[in-house]
Amino acid sequence: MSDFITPPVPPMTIHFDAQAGTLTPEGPVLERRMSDLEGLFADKGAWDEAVANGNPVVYSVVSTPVPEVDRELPQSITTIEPGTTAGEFWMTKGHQHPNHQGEIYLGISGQGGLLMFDGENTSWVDMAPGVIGYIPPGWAHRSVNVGSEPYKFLAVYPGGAGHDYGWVLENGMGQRVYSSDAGHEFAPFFAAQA
Ligand code: S6P
Ligand code: ZN
Repeated sequence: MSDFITPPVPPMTIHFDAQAGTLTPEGPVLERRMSDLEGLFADKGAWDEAVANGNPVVYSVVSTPVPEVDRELPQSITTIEPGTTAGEFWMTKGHQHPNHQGEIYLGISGQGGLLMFDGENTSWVDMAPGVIGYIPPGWAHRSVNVGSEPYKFLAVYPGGAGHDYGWVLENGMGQRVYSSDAGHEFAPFFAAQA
C-alpha cells in the first residue's frame, strides 16, 4: 500500500436505511439554501424574493465517513425539497467532474429526474425508488425534484472526481425543467434573467 498518497480508510460497514433515507455512520452534512443557488433559476426576480422570504433549504447532502480522496469511493444521500421558483422545479446546483469520471445515482424515495449535459446534448433519466441513473464521464449532472414529496437518492462516485460548479454557470445544463399540468415539461436553457 506504499503507493497511496493518502492512506485508505479501513474497511467498514455502512448501514443504508432506504425507508428512513439514512446512512450510518454519517460523515459531513451539507445544506444548500436558496441563496446558495445564485444565477441558476431562470427568473432572478423570483429567486431574489425567495431568498428574502425565508431563504428556504432547497437540498441537503449527507455523506458517509469515506473521504473525497483519489481512489476512495465516497457515497452520499441528497434530499431535494419539493418546490418551484417561478414554475421551475427545485434542483441541485449541478456540476461537472473536472477529471471526467463516471458516477451512479440510486433513487430512494420521491419522484425526481437526472438531467445530464455534455456541452451539446442533454439527457434525462426519470428517477424513482429502485432506478439507477448512470452518469458517464464528461456529462455535467443536476438533480430535480419533480414531485410533491422530498426526493432522495444515493450517489456513489470516485473520490478524486472533483466538482466544477463554474462549468454549469458558464455552459448551463441544456434544458430547464418546469412544473406543468402533465407533471413536468422541458424548456430550452436560457441564462438567468432579472
Ligand atoms: C457528487 C454527486 C452528488 C451531488 C449532490 C449535490 O458527485 O453528484 O452527491 O454532489 O447531489 O449536488 P451538487 O450539484 O450541489 O453537488
Ligand atoms: Zn457528481
